[in-house]
Amino acid sequence: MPQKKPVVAVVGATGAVGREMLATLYSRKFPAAQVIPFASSRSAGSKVPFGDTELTVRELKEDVFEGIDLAIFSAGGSTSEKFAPHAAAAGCVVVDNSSAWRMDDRCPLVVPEVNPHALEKHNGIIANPNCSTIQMVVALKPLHDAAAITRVVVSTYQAVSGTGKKGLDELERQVRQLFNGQDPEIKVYPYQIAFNCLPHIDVFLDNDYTKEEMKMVNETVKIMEDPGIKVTATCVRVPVFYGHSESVNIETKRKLTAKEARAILAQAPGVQVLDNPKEKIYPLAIDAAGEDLTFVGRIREDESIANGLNLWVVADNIRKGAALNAVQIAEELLKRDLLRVPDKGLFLKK
Ligand code: NAP
Ligand code: 3JN
Repeated sequence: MPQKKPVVAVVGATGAVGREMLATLYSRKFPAAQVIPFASSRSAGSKVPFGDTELTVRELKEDVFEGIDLAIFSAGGSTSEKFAPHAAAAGCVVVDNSSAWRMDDRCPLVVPEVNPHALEKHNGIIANPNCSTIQMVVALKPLHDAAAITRVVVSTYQAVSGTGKKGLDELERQVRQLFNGQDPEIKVYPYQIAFNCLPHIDVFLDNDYTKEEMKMVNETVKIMEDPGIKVTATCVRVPVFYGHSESVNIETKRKLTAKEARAILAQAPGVQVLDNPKEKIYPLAIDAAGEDLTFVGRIREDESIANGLNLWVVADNIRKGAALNAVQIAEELLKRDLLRVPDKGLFLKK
């Protein structure tokens, strides 16, 4: 029997991710009966683009979810923590972009190319991983299946769009000020981001790693469903507007040659291999911006160990790293007929 089209809420619709979410729902022709944008009281009544029309933003409140089948949240962790349980209690399935629910055992953490089966046991709230994790696991899963990854060492080069509109504004303003001979104003990052690299994303934790780095460590193990994979990360903010790049070093149980890895990745879902060093072909953030795929290049054997590979992995952090992955989860829920909440009170009991 054909399912009825869902009513979809986009929570955080005025933000960098929320706007991309609306654009992605529209461009992928997500079969929604209605799309309703929500934000805080600050933006209630304002308009957001949806295809060639505009939608009026409503204020998010606990009781707005009656009659909504699916809510995609990108309004920060505290908003998700407070409102997602109320959505689930109203029978509305949540796909959440924040870190609030990612490591909660009741919530699957899903990248559709990697672990779509995890959706089968969802309880009403599904977590979308961190952008840096998503693009890395899209590239690593096929290599893990072929040769069993035991260790990952990753360094990221993350665009300012990861900080939302205020990050984009900060880089643009500082570049303009420097070219005009003025001191750059520092409002968003701890130091000047223009013409600089900051090894500091999110807050520092007791182990001297940042929270962003530990997200990559913990989320990778949960998504790959293998605690045998040891991960260590250094996350760096760079003066790029869109597109996160990553240098990824892996160690595997079985030997994979660079040629084999290239062939495996060429067949992998969501991946495009761009790897011809002699022709100066490798992934670049400016080319990945606006694209859906995860690009992999600079594939080469790590000559310092028996079974190791180096990769350069690039994706649009706002698309595959956030909005697109969330919409792909929603599409997978529809395909599997999983748009229902089994125990509506579960998350209110917390
Ligand atoms: P942004 O541009 O600052 O947008 C924030 C959005 O949240 C705005 O729409 C804002 O609405 C809304 N909002 C804030 N407080 C709210 C509240 N109390 N009730 C309802 N709406 C509220 O940020 P962004 O870059 O889009 O990121 C938003 C969130 O998405 C982040 O905090 C993060 O949790 C998540 N994110 C995830 C990834 C990822 O790696 N998957 C990447 C980037 C972001 P107003 O217009 O009313 O202020
Ligand atoms: O900085 C980036 O490049 C990605 C940022 C993601 C982010 C920003 C603010 C809060 C997150 C996230 O998705 O992990 C969060 C959060 O919800 O913790």
